[in-house]
Amino acid sequence: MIKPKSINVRDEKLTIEQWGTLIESLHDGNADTAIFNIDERDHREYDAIFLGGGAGGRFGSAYLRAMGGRQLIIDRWPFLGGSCPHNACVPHHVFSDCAAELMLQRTFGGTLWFAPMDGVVTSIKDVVDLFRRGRTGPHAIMNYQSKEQLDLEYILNAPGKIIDSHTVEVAGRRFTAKNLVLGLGARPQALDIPGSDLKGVYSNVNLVETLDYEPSDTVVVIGGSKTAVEYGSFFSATGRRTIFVVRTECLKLIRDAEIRGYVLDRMKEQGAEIWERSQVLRIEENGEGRVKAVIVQTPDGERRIETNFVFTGLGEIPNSEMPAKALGVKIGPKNEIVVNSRLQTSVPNVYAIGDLIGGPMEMFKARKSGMYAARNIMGRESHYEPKDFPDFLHTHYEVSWLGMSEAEARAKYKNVVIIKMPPENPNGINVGLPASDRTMLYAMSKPHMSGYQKLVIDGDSRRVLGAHHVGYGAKDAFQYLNVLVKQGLTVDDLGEMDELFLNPTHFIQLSRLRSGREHLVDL
Ligand code: COM
Repeated sequence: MIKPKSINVRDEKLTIEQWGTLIESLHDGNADTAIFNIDERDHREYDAIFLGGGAGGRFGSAYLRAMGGRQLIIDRWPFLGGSCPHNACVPHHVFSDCAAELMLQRTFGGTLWFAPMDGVVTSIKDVVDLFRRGRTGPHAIMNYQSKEQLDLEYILNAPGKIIDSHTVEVAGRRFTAKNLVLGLGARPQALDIPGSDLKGVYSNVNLVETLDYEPSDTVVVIGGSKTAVEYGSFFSATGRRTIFVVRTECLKLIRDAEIRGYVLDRMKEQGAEIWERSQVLRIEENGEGRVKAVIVQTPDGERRIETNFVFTGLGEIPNSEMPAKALGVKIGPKNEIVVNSRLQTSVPNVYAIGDLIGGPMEMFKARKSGMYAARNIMGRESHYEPKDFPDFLHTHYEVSWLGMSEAEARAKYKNVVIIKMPPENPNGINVGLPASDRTMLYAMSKPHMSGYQKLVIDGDSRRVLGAHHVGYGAKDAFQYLNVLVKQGLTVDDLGEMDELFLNPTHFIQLSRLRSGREHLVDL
């Protein structure tokens, strides 16, 4: 076997900047140079090898190390953190930030200090390039923090090969551990129609790696769930005609019908065309291997869209093939590795975490499943099943929700009370409230764009059943609010809290206005 090249950084104290330079040099072509950060003086057996250094592997490793265990991360990329800083959450937030900024700019263009935006189409490629240059910073911090602050051992820029349930081969060496923790992530579901391999068909993964031209003024987004809508809202905000082709209905994941309606109305107001119950039949080529047009079957017949840019957001498939083949671990119907609530696979000393075990494919689950696997490995029995989690997505807005929708609550409770803003009024939503950070200009001059919020309460027990918000900033609040709701938060507890005015959720002051009443009524 030819021994691959390697760099040993164990005894070096690389700065974040030096890490950045090293990562960039490796990512630019030295794919065969492994980075070794192994403590050769520690002769203890590893408690766990984490195969995959994304959020699950990194947080699981940090937790296991903090508990006194010995761990090793192996990852094919030259940085830790996985897809999050590379092609998933971080770019998504960059694009969503741009969408929000552009919506403000377009709404107020030609007034105040905003330049006119009529007919202006801004660059998609410039933002992709900006992200590609900027992501090295987060990459470098992951490696620095993991080595210098968390004292983790890792081998990067080298794919690991599973030999058996205790052994992994990487960069020409074999490492053994008491346990394996699989955190190999997921990949975008591929489009399976004629033309889907043409240049110009993107997912979140190849968009940030390979976009090298400016997309046409019309673009097509296939899918109606989180990823499709988040990226598509950015394309739409650049001023492009953006057509969402959705097999069923767009944004079904937003639980509350009224909130979903508000979000879809605002997307359409920004120019998005949402073609529901439609599907792409084929993609036409321009004669040079590039996309020229998309043919869509709609309820009204076949339609042809001239474009050189198609974005697919069709969900993710867990990367379970290699461990299934090497270890025979049990696989579920969606290609996910089946685990119990201890995160154990069908092979008892092999654990699986993160996107590899299926939905919800969210950051919190990746990190928490790593942490729970670590606890179990270190002998602290811990059970984790993600449920009742708060959730969010971006359009041009931030949309956050937790607990029950109004309809779900009404199906279960007979005395449901709703607190919402804007209030029910004869003029619909054209009220300058809610008003809070990032929506003040809208509240003053385009009131119907200032957001929407709803608190769902059981009027008998006075407990909060659900909370829903469109605007900016509630995502922060909801990650804490969800814990309190699960603990039995009441409208009276909310009315006792100290609000930092003007806040993005407003539920505290609205609850205080109502909570003096013995018999709650809507507000
Ligand atoms: C975040 C990556 S971008 S990780 O979860 O901190 O590893």
